[in-house]
Amino acid sequence: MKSGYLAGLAAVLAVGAQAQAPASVTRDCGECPEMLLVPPGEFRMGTRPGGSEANRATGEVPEVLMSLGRPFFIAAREITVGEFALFVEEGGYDPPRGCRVLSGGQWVEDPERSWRDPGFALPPGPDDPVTCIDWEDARAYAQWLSARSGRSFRLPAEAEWEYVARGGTDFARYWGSADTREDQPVTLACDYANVLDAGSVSLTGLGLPNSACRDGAAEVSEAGRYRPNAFGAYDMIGNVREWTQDCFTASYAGRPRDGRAWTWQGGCSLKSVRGGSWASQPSQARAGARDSEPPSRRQSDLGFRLARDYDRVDAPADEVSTEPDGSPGAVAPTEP
Ligand SMILES: [Ca+2]
Repeated sequence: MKSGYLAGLAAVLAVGAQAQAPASVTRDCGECPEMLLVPPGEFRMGTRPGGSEANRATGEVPEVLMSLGRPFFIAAREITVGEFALFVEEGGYDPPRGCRVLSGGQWVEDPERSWRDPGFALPPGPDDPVTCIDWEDARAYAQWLSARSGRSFRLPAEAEWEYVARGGTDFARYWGSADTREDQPVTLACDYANVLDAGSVSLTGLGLPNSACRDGAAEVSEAGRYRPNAFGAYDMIGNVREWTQDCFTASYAGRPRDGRAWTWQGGCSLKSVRGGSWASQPSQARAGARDSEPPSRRQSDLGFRLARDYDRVDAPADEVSTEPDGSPGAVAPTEP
């Protein structure tokens, strides 16, 4: 049985990126981020020859059909400095200093920089995404918030991330096909994302191609400042790159097809990082683009957002099974 809401949302998303879904927003505690309910569905993860994403790179192939059989929640926005500061204040956890920052067009390790002071022209505000956070820092935040709220927060699986980032489209970028081809200037980006734009090239010193528009931000921008995609998610592309649960792989061959994270015992030397950032050229600011970092990386364009499973406590009363063969309160299965 599928709830009427989820069926309706899935139908709206099927129309494409132009449709604005009536986002269902949940906040699990006063300090918790707004979470979007994402319906189950299928999508093609990765890119293919002749497809819309011209700057395909290692790791994006082969394109695989993913089937996410259950709804899940993902944060509408990247975790902010203000949200992380509460964790540090009350959680007794504080990442050490030391962060890679952009200096003179080069990424350099600065032992004095930290999430409090990532070396931007202006100190980050409470509503800016937190940066200089490594994978364990992000996981520690999720664990603290889980204990505080009674919900099981975690990083998004990479497949969940790409499903949300595509926003029901197969475009390179969720805002539409006009900015799909890499051989054409990307001009719509600045309505939807904080990327390396025409106005930020001189300040960053990055001698890279830029989006041929001005987004008004040379470094991080307030989370949720630009337009959301059809899922109601902000900054899936741009602002800060985002940690995922998954280990980075050179190929999608063999990966789980049900949306689970692809990890293995003993950990991995590289984690998948997604979405591009304020410092990303157009080829890296795509739904399908992948990046990788060691879990210990702290960098001033790298942050995260949270996800969590759809639990039985989230099910409306009409979805709760009372059948003798089902445990009381079990969530009825949902259809892809
Ligand atoms: Ca920018």
